[in-house]
Amino acid sequence: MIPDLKPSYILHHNFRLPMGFPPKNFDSALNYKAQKGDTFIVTYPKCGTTWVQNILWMLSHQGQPFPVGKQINREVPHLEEFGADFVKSSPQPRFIKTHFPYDLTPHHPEAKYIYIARNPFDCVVSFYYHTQGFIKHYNFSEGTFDSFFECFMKGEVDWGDYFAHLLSWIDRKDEENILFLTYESIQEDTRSAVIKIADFIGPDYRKIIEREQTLEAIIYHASFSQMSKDQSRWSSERPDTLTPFIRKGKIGDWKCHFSADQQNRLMKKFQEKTAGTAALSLWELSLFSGL
Ligand code: PPS
Repeated sequence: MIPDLKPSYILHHNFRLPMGFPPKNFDSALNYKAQKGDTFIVTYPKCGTTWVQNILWMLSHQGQPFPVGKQINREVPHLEEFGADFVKSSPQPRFIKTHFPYDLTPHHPEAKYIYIARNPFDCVVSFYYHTQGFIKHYNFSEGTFDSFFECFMKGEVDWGDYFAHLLSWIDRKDEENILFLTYESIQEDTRSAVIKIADFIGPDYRKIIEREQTLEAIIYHASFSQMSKDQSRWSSERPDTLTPFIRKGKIGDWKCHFSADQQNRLMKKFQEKTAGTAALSLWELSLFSGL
């Protein structure tokens, strides 16, 4: 391991992109015209995107599991990775993944937005393994957690600052066309999360899960154990990764990686950044203590 190594990115309009993400797709994503019927799944990276992409795919396919050999980031397309034309060529109604903060996300009053927040402690750990594992995207396979932690604290990672992202959405969390969930709540009660998502995206989806067998099938295929088995049968557009997308799926994994100093600094930052906002009460603060 090389202690001072930092991840490499494409710096585009002050935005860090993984190497291999065409900047022209990013630009076209900014100009995508959201429309009635679009549902965006919006996250800061590593906060549960693939999980909810999978749930949405199953809800829109009568509870069938995501098919062998397909790429989830194409079937529920990642807007800034594949660009607006790719998204426009996918069938309607569309489910679209984006990591954009609020201001960059394409908006339409009749589009819907599902925002998933994950606590920053586990997020940075997951993001570290992602960045270390995708060798061609970040050139960081020899990078340490400590080095990545510093980049995360400064917001010098792809899609920018964790807190700026979270705060850009949190004030809107009660708007009619926004469903705001946490990764931790989906894990605690996946059944309720699937029902909330189905209710939110519309009555046709609600009808699908009224069949108990279908709801059970969705919950089963959305479980961590099943998704980690299934992902090896999904096709990856990034076959060079050392780290699976479905890696550990644990709340509190940060305790295996943080020093006491890192814990104090992130806790302080969390409290400062979220003071006076609803983000402060998204998680029990005890989740961030007890090293
Ligand atoms: S990405 O690259 O931004 O799209 O990554 P994303 O999918 O948002 O986040 C990956 C993390 O989500 C975990 N995950 C799950 N946890 C619990 N249950 C299920 N079913 C599940 N599916 C994905 C995945 O394991 C990554 O977290 P870590 O902590 O690295 O395991």
